[in-house]
Amino acid sequence: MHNNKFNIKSHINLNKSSLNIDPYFITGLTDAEGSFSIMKHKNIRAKYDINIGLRFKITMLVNETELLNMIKPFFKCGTLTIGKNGTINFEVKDIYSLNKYIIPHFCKYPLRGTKHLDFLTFKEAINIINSKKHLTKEGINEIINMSNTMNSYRKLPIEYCPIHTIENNSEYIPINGHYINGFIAGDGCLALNTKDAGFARMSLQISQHKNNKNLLFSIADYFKSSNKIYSHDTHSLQLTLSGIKLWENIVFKHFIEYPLHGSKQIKLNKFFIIREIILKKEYLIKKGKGRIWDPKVKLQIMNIWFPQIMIKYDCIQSKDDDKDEK
Ligand SMILES: [Ca+2]
Repeated sequence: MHNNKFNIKSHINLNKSSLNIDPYFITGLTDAEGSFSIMKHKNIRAKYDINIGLRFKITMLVNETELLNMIKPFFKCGTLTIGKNGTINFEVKDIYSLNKYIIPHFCKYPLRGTKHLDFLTFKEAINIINSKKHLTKEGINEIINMSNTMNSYRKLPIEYCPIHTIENNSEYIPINGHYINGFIAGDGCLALNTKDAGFARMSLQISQHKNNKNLLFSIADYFKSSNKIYSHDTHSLQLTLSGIKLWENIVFKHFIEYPLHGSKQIKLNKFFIIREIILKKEYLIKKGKGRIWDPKVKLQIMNIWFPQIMIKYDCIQSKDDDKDEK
């Protein structure tokens, strides 16, 4: 880990080039937002009335276009396409690129979540295609059967975990800080509390389907926070990392060592700037016998977090005055 002191600028100016993306970041992002699919298209002119295709895809909101643009040169293949509901896709569909770039990447830097199983099935399917067996009725049926057990069709054992995610196993691969950041770039949520109670409290939340419980616990363990996972609803779990102590002792140190990419990096940079303000301890002013947030500092933080709506000092002051009258 680096020294606590660091230069905010150097953190903000992290080069946008794909050369800076760690392979494990890509794997983490794929576990969060990627998919491996077998596509079947009816085609009456095809020998068996069906065309089979394979597709690796990462889908994100359009505000992550810059991030997906970095992935293309990383994999040396693929295309960006506009998806549904304000999304953008990075897609690889040609068998040559899947064989040459995608499959070797995920063999070398394996996925840790349930998506790993979809990758293994995908790899079997591509082997059938490579051996030209898909040109036979038998091969086609085999691929179709595989596709019917993938992704949302897959019936998962309750406590599924791939062998490389089990500690003390000979094939165990420890979870990596870059992987975690890729996962956060996809499924993480960085939030700042701007309400009066707990003002400026920073949090990182990750929600996952219960099927991915082991992965969420691995991430929580990494941040020494396995006691911070709660049931979100009947199907999902949520990990919440919040509080200045946890951020100072663990979370900020993690992000100093491992870069984040994408739109969440901008939010993280704001956290780092707000952190500097909080650490100076000038945010508290005397009020009667106690101390309260200095409204000017509060305003400064609000304007860092919401630069698009510059909030005026008067607003905050009159809000605080209202409270005093109660
Ligand atoms: Ca996801």
